[in-house]
Amino acid sequence: MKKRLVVPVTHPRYESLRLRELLVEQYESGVVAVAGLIAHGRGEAFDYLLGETLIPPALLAIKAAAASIVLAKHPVISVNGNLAALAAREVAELSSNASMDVEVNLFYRSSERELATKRVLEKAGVRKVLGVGRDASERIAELGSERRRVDPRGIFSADLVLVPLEDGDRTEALRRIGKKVVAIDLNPLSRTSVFASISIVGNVVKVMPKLIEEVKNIKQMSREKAGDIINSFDNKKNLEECIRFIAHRLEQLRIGEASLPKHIGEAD
Ligand code: PTJ
Repeated sequence: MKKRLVVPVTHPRYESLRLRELLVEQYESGVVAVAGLIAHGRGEAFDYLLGETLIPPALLAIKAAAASIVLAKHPVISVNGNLAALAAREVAELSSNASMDVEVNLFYRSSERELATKRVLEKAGVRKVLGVGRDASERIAELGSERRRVDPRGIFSADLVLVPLEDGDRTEALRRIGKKVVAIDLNPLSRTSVFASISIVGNVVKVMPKLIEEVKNIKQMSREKAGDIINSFDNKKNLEECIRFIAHRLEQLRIGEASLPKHIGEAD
């Protein structure tokens, strides 16, 4: 692998640049698809609009997602290249805390990428990785892309699928065949966000640790209380709140009532 430029920790955009480097590294090692780099750039733009934080509607959606995961019979985390690059350790931690199966499911599927993604997950502590090679022996008929190939022990028989950083087609197809879909997507306007049962509008890097924390909290509650959290959550209304948040933040910035981050205007 080529030696990359090291980003100085003193750089005002250190965290953002660190993540970018991580994706490039994992692109070079065959985990991230070239389109994954484009997807990341689009994500960064939305993250700027959100102020690079977990906004209140995202926190609400994370709580509802955690309750749904804890109450699900067979919840599965679907992993693509970007998620493996950005949050493999959190995938392992969520899987063991919430008894979730982990399945590799790639849009740009190749056996090399499947194996590379599996290796990253195993190195991070995931004990069993589903969906690789012949294990993806079932088909989701409603879907045209390579994502239709799924593991009978995983996504195929799941009642809930967590789909971080997704393309909209599969979310729609999974909903059509009766599965609950929890999406993590920085874009509140994406088809994934619109079609998911619960849409968490935020960066996977921040969402995953918070989701693990909430799963731990919900596990201490009664099933009834967890059910109440799910029933009081309205995804459409919550997405409207995300858009309202962005519109309000932009207006506050325009009239100078919110301060622009120091780095705006600097090249990063
Ligand atoms: O690894 P593969 O082959 O399965 O391919 C993965 C990608 C991401 C390339 C594939 O699923 C794809 O093409 O996705 P899209 O249609 O580009 O959608 C990705 C969505 O994720 C966009 O709405 C981005 O804004 C969003 N996004 C990007 N980075 C993040 C993110 N959402 C949350 N956290 C991020 N870090």
